[in-house]
Amino acid sequence: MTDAVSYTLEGNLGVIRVNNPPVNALSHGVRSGMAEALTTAAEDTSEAVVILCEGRTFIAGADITEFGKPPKPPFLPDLLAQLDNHPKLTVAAIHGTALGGGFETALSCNYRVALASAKVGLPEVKLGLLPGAGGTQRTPRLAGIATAIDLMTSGNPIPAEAALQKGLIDHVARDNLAEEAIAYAKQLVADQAPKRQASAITLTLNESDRELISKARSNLAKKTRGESAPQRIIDCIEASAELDFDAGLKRERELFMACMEDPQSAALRHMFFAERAAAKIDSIDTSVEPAQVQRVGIIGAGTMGGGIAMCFAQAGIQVTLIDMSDEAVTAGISKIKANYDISVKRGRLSQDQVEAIMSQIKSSTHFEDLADADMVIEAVFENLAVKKEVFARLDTICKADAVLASNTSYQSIDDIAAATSRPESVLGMHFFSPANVMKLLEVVKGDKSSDRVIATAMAVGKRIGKTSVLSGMCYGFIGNRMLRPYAREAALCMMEGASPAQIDAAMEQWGMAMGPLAVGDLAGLDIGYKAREQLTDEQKGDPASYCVADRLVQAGRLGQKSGAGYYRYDPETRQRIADPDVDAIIDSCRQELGIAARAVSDEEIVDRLILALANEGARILEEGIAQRASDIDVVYCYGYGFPRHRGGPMHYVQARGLAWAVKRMTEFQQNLNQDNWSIAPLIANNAERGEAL
Ligand code: T1G
Repeated sequence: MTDAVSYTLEGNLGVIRVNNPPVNALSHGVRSGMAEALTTAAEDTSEAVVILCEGRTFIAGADITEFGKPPKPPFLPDLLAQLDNHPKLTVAAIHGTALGGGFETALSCNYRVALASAKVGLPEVKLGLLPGAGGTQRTPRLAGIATAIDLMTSGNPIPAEAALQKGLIDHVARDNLAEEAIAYAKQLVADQAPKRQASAITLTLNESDRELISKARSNLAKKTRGESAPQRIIDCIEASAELDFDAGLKRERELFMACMEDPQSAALRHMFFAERAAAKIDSIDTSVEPAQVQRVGIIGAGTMGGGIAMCFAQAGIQVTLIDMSDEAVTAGISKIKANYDISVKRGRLSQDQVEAIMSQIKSSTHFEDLADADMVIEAVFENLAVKKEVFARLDTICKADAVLASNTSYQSIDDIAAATSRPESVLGMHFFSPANVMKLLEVVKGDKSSDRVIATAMAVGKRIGKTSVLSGMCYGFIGNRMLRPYAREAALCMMEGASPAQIDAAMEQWGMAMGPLAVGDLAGLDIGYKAREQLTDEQKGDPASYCVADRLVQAGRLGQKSGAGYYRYDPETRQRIADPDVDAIIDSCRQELGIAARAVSDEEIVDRLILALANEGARILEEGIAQRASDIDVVYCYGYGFPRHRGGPMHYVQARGLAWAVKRMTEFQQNLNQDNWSIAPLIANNAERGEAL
């Protein structure tokens, strides 16, 4: 056996125990140990074999850290073939989350026992893969086409009871899994139970199955636009009914390898580790304990404050929502209630759940009610003077160890902290609208923010279901700072000849959730307009980058909120409609600035906007504002609708090649604008040295 796998003969049972923390991933050591154990069990006096795992979970999948490295035998499909054809009865004992190759291992056993609290799933699609060890062939045979489609294309696990109903497991254990699984195996032997093999089941597709498959294909073409793994999963499911098991396995292998070699899988695997890395703060010793947060105060009952209140209340944290007047507070509470009414209508929450959540939210117009808050988050008007006044008041009211956070998008955390006598307790917690929906939380550390306060904000972010990313202090932090050159290039492409519709379509076809101009309409063009009013002409930059936006706001076209911006919007469907009046405004700006329209290709649009992001991201890295390139990728995939299957701006540009980036940006320097396209030294230098960012 290996360190990760032990085998013992216990009476008439052979027991294989896997122990490979933290999640019993199917590393080379686990695969080798299991193969040896199965060989031993085949030859000894055991009448059945039970596979158990130590630690917190059954096998949670192939070892993703081994991907991209030369594979070492025994390969998982071969191990599972050995298991499938084993001469003894085989029983998997599942606890925690049996996922991916872990669940495929269980499916290759004759019987499966799961603890009631366990979940099973095939999440490979979230890594741009498909179950590559027989899962696509065994699942339809055991549970039917519909379950196979749902399980493999959603990638979401299902609880043991549901798996039992669907025929994916055979018995739910209530208390001691090992004891109950061993007793279950002994009973199978006593009953001379048959060696049931999923691989021996013949599956035929009926008409409704065929309809399900074609419906799944068209739904996935929309829902996972541009992603290849979901369609390949459907191909495998079709093969499970059209081919015999061995031919189906072969087809699965071909399509699995196609996924493994697809840049989309490299991107999604990058994101898997990037999300986890973002939670780690290199500069803070892991011994620093985050403070316990049970009571939170939120100042500002507007859209952001209300959304933030929902995040905390849903996590079971008491919220005191403060605003200046009873009307404002009442309006804020009713907006929260309206949001939850929609969730109840859509079946996402029950009425009882909503009542329990709402009971966590108190409202008040008195700051004094925040005296015992563990954390206070300010979400008032985006004006530094107003924020400083709020923090000065909090300084006199809040308890000494309270964390004082601002939800500001741009203001200096250091200036805000200076309004208090406790700058070490102050930092930024930048939520993204709608705060109760968007996963990203930028935790912005000020010069004086203490390690405990930073660790507390990061931990609270995770607790309320956010993906927290640490940012240093600069104008716009990580995400919004990168958004400026991105928006600049979108505006310049428009001035140079591309219509709003072409720009947005090009970016959405490439994978962005929403094109940049449509995003402007959604957020409100007046926000940028008001921010520009506070800048000098020099600070505003090239007038071509904001001429049209200014004209639209001056014409009362603020975006969706006013029914028109870069587009008109259907009042019923909110569908965006290209508007010739906007083309006229663009033309007049071109004339005023002496710009002759030209054809701008979709490829140029995409390259300019994405390289603008990555180039600014590289500067953010150079300045130490972001801890690592992958943190920037997490910010863009979780806060700005960047497609996860392209891995974020920094991963994407490296996957294309930094040399390509330098070449392309040099072309833009020569043909477009020297200043806008000065290449970040980190990209230029690493391209030369062939190093990653
Ligand atoms: N391989 C290697 N490391 C893994 C891993 C895996 N499969 N899963 C988790 N880890 C590490 C993770 O990086 C972190 O490390 C630690 O374990 C705790 O993870 C052939 C090809 C199991 C639900 O996709 O969904 O099988 O940061 O922080 O929140 O068809 O991890 O501590 O150093 O996420 O309690 C399919 C992926 C693989 C499951 C636990 N399986 N993992 O969540 O802890 S492909 C998956 C998860 C496959 C076959 C195919 C979650 C979890 P560190 P964590 P958690």
